[in-house]
Amino acid sequence: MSQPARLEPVVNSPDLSLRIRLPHPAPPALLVLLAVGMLLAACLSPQLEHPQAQNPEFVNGHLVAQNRLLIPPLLAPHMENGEKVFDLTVGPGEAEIFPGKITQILSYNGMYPGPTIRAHAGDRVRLNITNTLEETTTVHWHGMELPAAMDGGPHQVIGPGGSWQPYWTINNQAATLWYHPHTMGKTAEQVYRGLSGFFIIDDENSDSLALPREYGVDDIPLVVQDKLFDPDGQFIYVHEHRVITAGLLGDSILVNGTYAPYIEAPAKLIRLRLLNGSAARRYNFGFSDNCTFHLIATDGGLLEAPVEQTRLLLSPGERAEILVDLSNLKEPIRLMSYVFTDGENAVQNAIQEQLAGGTDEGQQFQILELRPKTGTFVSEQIPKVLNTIEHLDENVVLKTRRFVLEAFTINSKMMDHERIDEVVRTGATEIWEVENNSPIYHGFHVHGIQFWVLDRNGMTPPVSEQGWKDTVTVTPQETVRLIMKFLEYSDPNLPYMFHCHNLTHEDMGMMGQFVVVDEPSGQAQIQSPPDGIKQGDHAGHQN
Ligand SMILES: [Cu+2]
Repeated sequence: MSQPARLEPVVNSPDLSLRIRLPHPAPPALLVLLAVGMLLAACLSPQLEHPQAQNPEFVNGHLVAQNRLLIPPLLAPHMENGEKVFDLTVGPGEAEIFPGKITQILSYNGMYPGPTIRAHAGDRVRLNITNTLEETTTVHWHGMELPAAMDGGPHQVIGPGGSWQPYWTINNQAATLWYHPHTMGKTAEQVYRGLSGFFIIDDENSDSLALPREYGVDDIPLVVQDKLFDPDGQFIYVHEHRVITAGLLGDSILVNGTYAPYIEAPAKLIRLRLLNGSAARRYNFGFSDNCTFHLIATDGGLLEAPVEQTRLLLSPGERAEILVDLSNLKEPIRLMSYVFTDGENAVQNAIQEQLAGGTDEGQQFQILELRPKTGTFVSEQIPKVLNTIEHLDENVVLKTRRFVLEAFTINSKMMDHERIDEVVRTGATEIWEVENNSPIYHGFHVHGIQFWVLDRNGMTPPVSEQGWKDTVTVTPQETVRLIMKFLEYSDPNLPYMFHCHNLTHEDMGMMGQFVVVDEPSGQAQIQSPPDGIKQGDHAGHQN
């Protein structure tokens, strides 16, 4: 088991005096008064936009970037019967996030974040997973197209001391995916305590493109996660889900598990693979010099062409690959997260700010300092064409399904292990209409498939969303229509999940199950794991 990398000494420590903003549950009458008051205030002042947008809170403005960014090592596979076999141990671990303080973590192979798994389209892969924790976990391959039995959702539990060997053939195109636990009711906490890692896919197209591709040098994975620390440098995980409607928000940002990070990058075009690995916080990424960057990939693969941006909003679970040109940079710049507004709904935002104990929209953070290395570097020319995408045809849609998100249900239902919510036919093209009928944002994630965003409230989505996706933000009162084509992974007994990817909400039951079958006529039967825990070897269906 490898040891966590030691960090360079930190001069500045976070403000370890507790700054949790746990709202005290207010008496109902007070809530009503507050809501009425804010409605009145909003009506009387039409210029009121977003209370914090006008007065943004620069949460970590004092921070001096001091620690070299940790790059998760690539996990080397061994070949066995034509398969790439990766060994992954889930277990307790330690990290020195602050000098002289050992933070207790949950780890993959002793590390936080876990090692990066990398495979090529067409590869047969097998994951040899052992759980040495004293609690149950699962390992979910977020964004991966694979049989339900290999998905690592709440049904593929790995008990304490147990193991699991899922295997499949890589069907995805080149993309930045990730892996993390999906344990019933424990996903947010297990991810928060350190369980997450990248799963990068390459394919012939991405191999042929002149894009920055030197892992950790000019092609840099960045998992961004917010944390709360106690004075001893331990993670504080707040369990009181039901009073924190926004979900757990931390005031310290870690990038690849590094606090106050910097990276020395070649002064040329570089590629950042951004992953929002937080439980609930969204990040509105941009750079301190306000430079434009090029978005080249969404969750599930490369866009058809690069898109110029100055800001990019990612909600939990979403990924993006961007190109940033550091060629003429003399001074460091910072990757930032800026304030944003959650749609145009000022009144609801204001109420949410008050009742949810603060939210993410009004908070600004510095995320990572990029220091240009001196030297002579040759930049790649940004390709004009990145990918050929076969668009799904709305005219062959077999079925449209509707999902209404409320706090904290989907179609008025909470997750039930024993209930199949939707039965889908293999090969079917469907439209999933996702409506947010609640005053707070939700992220919608579908397992085992990549989809396309057709429209948001009837409008074409921004170009930054015109690519393969598996997770989307749905803001209050918004309806997002997704089009997707189901693959040939039939399994009447084991479901895939659809859920809110605000992990706090997911754990509160904001999740449902669907099966993909050849013949949707029969009643789907759920195979529940015996007493919720499956130990020892478990392999599912042949791919
Ligand atoms: Cu949600």
